[in-house]
Amino acid sequence: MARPPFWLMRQAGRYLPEYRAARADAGSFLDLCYNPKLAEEVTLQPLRRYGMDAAILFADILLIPHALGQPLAYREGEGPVLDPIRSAAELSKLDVTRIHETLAPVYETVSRLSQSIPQSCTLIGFAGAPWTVATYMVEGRGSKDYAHTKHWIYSDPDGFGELMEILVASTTEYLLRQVAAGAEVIQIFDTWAGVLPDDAFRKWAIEPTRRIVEGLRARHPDLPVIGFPKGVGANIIDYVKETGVTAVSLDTGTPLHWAAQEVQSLVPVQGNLDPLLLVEGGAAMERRIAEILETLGKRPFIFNLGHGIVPQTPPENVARLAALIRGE
Ligand code: 1CP
Repeated sequence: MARPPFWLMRQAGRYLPEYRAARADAGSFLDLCYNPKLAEEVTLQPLRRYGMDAAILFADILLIPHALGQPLAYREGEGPVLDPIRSAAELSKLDVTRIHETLAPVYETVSRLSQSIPQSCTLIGFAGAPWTVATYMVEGRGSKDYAHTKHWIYSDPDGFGELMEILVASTTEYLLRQVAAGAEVIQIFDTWAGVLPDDAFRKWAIEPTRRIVEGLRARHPDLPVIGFPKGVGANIIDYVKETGVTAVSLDTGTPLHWAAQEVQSLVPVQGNLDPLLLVEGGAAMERRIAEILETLGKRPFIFNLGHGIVPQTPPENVARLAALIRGE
């Protein structure tokens, strides 16, 4: 069996000492994202250690709200914090005119990476899906229940739709510019898609993503797009059929045999090792990697995690994973 390609969500990050050093050099996390040299450097760090088959641009899904003028800070131990926008009337606080000027350093990072990554390596650009980005814009931080965002979609869907229009347009343009700068594949992260009931999932997760994919394909008919609708269970099938993504990333909870039959029969899949098994390492991790390879490795497959690497991950476990995937 040929080995599958592999990369890991959040493969750059705090579990690597060289990342922590670069972040300290940059000052803040946002300064790091907007510093093409340092962002290039931290994108390359995991490749040097582990030789992944893909590099993912170092940036964050919340650069779009930031570039729209929404105040954003990343606080130690707390994650991102934004000044929340909770009604259509407040949308006037957003400024769509300067967004790509603000994001210009990100395009420069992509362009540098397209020159500096190893030839065998694929450069992945990304953005958050409008729904997931909107949850941060409306809640003002990560959330457990998305109460403010849900209140808005249920009480004033047209007003919330205006926010989604802004996000669909700016995200499509953001991704087109990443492709113009050299991104070869795009991943769209819909991390919080799984909190929506299925009619709302269709309206606020599938439909905006479908429009982004359509906008990308209008200019680049063959562009590969990977979707990551986390936590959506069996709705992943409608997501795949209706968004037009090329491949889909499976979260950790997706049953392997079900995915092989019902999802991988439609599109190539990516996933889905539990990031906490990567923390655990040893026999438990190795057993699960073998199961994943056995079940999904017979058809088009990209080995990855079911969600991002967590900061307490021992780097040596990532090295072991890389060796196992290569059959070493
Ligand atoms: O250095 C630090 O302390 C900041 C930690 C960090 C990092 C390394 C954040 C803050 N973002 C990132 C980089 C990042 N974020 C990448 C870079 C490329 C890579 O994967 O190596 C990517 C693709 C993201 C995407 C992202 N940001 C998502 C979607 C994927 C996912 O993990 O679900 C989400 C939801 C965010 C928001 C965000 N940014 C940072 C944090 C801590 C969070 C999550 C907050 C929360 O859980 O609500």
